[in-house]
Amino acid sequence: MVGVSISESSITRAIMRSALKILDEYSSVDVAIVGAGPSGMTAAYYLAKAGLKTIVLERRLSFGGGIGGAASHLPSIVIEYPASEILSKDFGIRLQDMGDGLFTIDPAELIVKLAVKAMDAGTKFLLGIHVEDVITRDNPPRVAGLAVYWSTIQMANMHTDPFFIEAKAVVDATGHDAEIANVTARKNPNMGLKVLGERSANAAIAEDLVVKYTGKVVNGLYVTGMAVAAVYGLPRMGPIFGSMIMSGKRVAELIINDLK
Ligand code: 48F
Repeated sequence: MVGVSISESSITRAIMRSALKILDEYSSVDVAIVGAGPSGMTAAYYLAKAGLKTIVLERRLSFGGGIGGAASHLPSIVIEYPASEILSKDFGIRLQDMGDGLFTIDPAELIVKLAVKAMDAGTKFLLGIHVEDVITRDNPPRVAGLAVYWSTIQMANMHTDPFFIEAKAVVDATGHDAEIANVTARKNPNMGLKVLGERSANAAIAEDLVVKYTGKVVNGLYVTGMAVAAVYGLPRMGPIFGSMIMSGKRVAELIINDLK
């Protein structure tokens, strides 16, 4: 026996009232991050913690991006210093010291704790949302938000017009395909953005380069994580995740500084 009288229409009304309030409230944000992988969720945590109104838009119905698949679906994520310090101190993640400067983490713990910390800091996550395009402004040219619709509509390949989310800063955290940088470059040649495409593996240099090149690519648009490698033609690093965390933290610091 439940203690209240439930009707189908009352269930629907509860969903509609609450969901539409959320979509209304988040039609305009400080920062819109595309992708709930390791770099996007790390960035979200530091941005929300700094008091910025932050939303993460994720195409799948789950968090984590490439974390869950880890290395060939083996249940172990490798990271190195200084990401090890950050994950331990800021996210409370347990590390196992494997020697050679490498640590391992349980992928499920990494997914859950990045998501919980980002959420508790104030990030809003919307799952099942496909970001298909950016909003632009002229004089000077800049990215001013996103055009989005439900992933199910995209999967069904049905034509529909998107709805919009305005943002002071957009973060491409979409991983290897750098989807937001690509659509921005393709549709806005006036912005002069070139996406060079990721190179083959060279882990020793790739980890540092991704963090070094993290940041603004055109006004209003920033890249983090593997999207950085795609934009700048950097080598991939394979199944080591330290730079994803460092890149997420770095992009947050740059945006916090720019939006001040
Ligand atoms: O791929 P992903 O984990 O990106 P990341 O943060 O981390 C890369 C690592 O996982 C790994 C690696 C490092 O060693 O090589 O691959 O750079 O997460 C990207 C997320 O973005 C979502 C996608 O579903 C995934 O969860 N995504 C991609 N394109 C879109 C999107 C889009 N257009 N709209 C919404 N979500």
